[in-house]
Amino acid sequence: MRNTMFKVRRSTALLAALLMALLSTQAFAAQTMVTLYKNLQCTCCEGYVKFLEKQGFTVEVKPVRDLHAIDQKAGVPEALEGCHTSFIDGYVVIGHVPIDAIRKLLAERPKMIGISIPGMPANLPGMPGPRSNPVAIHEIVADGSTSKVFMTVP
Ligand SMILES: [Cu+2]
Repeated sequence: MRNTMFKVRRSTALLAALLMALLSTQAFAAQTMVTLYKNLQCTCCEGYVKFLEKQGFTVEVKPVRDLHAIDQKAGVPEALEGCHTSFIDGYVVIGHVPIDAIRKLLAERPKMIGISIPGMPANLPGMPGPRSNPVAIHEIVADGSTSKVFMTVP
């Protein structure tokens, strides 16, 4: 009888721990508001919005006529501009950036403007299709250089 009680308690504790882990992941994203600027006609941008929402972010979508102006104001070099620009917790995230990179960015909080995948390669969140080459996630830095790589997506 005692043994059973112990087992029950143990599984309850395990369940509680799992629930806590789940809640904290959800809380991480739920507290994070994203403002996403996109080109008026961009449809793959909608796919990326759905992806961010699925990750638990609250996304405000702003279709604009001049995305270039938004990027310029944020200090993004032209070579790193994309089809949509997200503002996430003080950082600029351009293109179809996977969640691992966003989490790394928000956890490490490096001194830079943000990260970007220009040119819309396939097989990324919101961009279906096959891809054979790895994709570099570029750092957007204040000095305007475009050569630094934040992460590589295999
Ligand atoms: Cu796109």
